[in-house]
Amino acid sequence: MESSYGVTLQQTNTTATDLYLEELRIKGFTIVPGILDESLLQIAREKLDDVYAMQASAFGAERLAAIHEKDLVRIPLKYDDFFLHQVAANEQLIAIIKLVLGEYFILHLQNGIINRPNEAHHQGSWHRDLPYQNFTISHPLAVGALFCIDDFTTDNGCTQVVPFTHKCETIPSKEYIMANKLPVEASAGSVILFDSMLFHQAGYNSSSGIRRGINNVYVAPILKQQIDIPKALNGKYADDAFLSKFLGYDSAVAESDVAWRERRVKK
Ligand SMILES: O=C(O)CCC(=O)C(=O)O
Ligand SMILES: [Fe+2]
Repeated sequence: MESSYGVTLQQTNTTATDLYLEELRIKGFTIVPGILDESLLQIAREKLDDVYAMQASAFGAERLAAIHEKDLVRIPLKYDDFFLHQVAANEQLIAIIKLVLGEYFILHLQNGIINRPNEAHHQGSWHRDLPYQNFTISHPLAVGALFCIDDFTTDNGCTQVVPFTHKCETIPSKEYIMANKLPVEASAGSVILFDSMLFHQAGYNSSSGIRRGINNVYVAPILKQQIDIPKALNGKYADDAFLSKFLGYDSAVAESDVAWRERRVKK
């Protein structure tokens, strides 16, 4: 430990997770290594490609491209519960998310990203994952867990972030972004945890291999989901104590005052 002087108030950490949480809070992002092992990564790659092929053929690849949805896999857990059990609701990860958001949070979205060599990707535009929002908050409302399904390197277009911008109400200037952006390199199987207000983009893939990621955004249950997950799952997992909360069954908008009160009675 480096020496210091004049310090009367300093955070002390006892576990690796303490440091992840500290980085998330201060810089707006952190890397949690070793969440998926190589055998699960291999399955994830194949399954993500399969779900995308299915979505592209169902919706039409050209129509996807026309709405900037090319190589974006929406809610893969609807198509294969591998993406629920091993990814979105991954036990090791959920234990950390609880430390950030408390006991009650829901899944806001799950998006797979297939970043192909030498092709622009829509997520390559700078953004916040809570788009159009310009505010700061003393406690995070939303946190993203971006699973690195392949190694994330500068060469293959790893995520770029502008540290601390989750604390900026106004997005910094283009000059500031260019001068302060940072590539987040991480090995496959890691999860990049980031405050959803952090300004970020997918990098440009100038390697010869595909870079895949799966972003899961967890939010306080007062925020709505990007896609109605209970409807998408048609009642699946509604009887599971954790998953019914997590997937949004318990916090779905009540249909009426009576329905809202009936739900209360059942509690
Ligand atoms: O592909 C990446 O590295 C970032 C993806 C992203 O920004 C997103 O899914 O919201
Ligand atoms: Fe994003």
